[in-house]
Amino acid sequence: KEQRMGWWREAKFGMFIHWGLYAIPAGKWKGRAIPGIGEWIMKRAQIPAGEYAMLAREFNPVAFDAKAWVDAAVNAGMKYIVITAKHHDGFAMYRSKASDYNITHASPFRRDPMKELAEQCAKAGLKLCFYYSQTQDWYEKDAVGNDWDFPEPSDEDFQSYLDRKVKPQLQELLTGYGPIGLIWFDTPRSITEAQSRELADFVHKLQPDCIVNGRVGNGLGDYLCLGDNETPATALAADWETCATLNHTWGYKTDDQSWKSPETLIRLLSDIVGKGGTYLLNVGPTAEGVIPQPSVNVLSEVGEWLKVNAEA
Ligand code: JFZ
Repeated sequence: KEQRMGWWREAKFGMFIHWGLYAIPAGKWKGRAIPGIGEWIMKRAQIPAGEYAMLAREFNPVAFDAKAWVDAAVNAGMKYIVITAKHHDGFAMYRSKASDYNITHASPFRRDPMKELAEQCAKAGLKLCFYYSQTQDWYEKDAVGNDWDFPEPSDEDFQSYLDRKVKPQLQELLTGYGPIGLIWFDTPRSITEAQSRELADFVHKLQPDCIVNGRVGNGLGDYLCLGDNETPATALAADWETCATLNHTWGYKTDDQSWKSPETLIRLLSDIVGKGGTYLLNVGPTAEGVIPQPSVNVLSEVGEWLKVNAEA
C-alpha cells in the first residue's frame, strides 16, 4: 500500500470529470427543470431505463478533444484526472464488451474517449483514474437504486450483478488503458464487507499499484473520502481527499452557472492541502464534449496562482 500511495500523496490536486448521457438533458426533462445534481436526473425524474437509454442514440460529442481536457488540468496545476467510466445511470463511457450499454456500441460517436484520454494523460505525465459506480446502476435490475422500473427488491441478486458487470468492466478498465492511478468507487450503500474486499482485491490483483478510494465501502479503501465539499476543522492522521464541485452540480446542468471564484478555490485548496488532504475538483463537460469555458478560466487562474506561490 505504501508504494501505491506515493504519487497520490504528492499529487494534492486533481480534476474530477462527471461526463455521461445526463449531459444531454442537462437538468431538464420534458421541459421541466429537475432539481438536484445533473447526473441524478434519471432517478430524480424517475425516467424509465428504456426511455433514458434513448439518449445514447443522440450522444455524439464530436467536439471532444482529450488534449484540451488534459491541458486544462495541467494549466490548473492538477496532477491526476478521475473520470466517470460508469456513473449510476449504468452507461459505460468507453468501449466495453461486458455490456452493450456503452458509448461505442449504443451511440453514433464510435470513438472511445477513455482511450484518447489515456494517450493524452500519458504524454502529459498525468495519472488517469476511473470513477466506477459499483453499487448503484439504474440500468440493471440486480443492482442498487432503480426502484421505479424494478420495484421488487426481493428479486435482486446483487452478487450476480457484481460478477456479470462490475468485475468484467473493472477488468476492461484495468487492462485496456495502461497504468491506472486509482479506481474511485462511490455510494457503498448496502455492499457487504466481503464484497468490498472482493472488489479491492480484484483491483489490486490486476494492478497492484492502483489505489482504491474509501467509497469502496466498509473502511477497506486505501484512503479516506470525506463528504462532498467537506473540509475538516483540523489535520487528519490518515490519507484523505475532499471532492468538490465548481458550481452546484457534478454533471453538466445548463441552469447552474454559479462558479466559485478563483479566490475561494485557492483558499479551499490551501486549507485542504495545509491539513494534509488532497483536493479533487470537478468539471462537468457538455454533451458536445466541451468543458464549460467559465470553469476552464477559473481553473487556469488557480494554476497561475500556484505557479507563482507554490512549488510544482
Ligand atoms: C456521490 C454521487 O451520488 C454523485 O452523483 C457524485 O458522483 C458524487 C461525487 O458522489 O454523491 C455523494 C456521495 C457521498 C456523499 C455525498 C454525495 N457524502 O458522503 O457526503
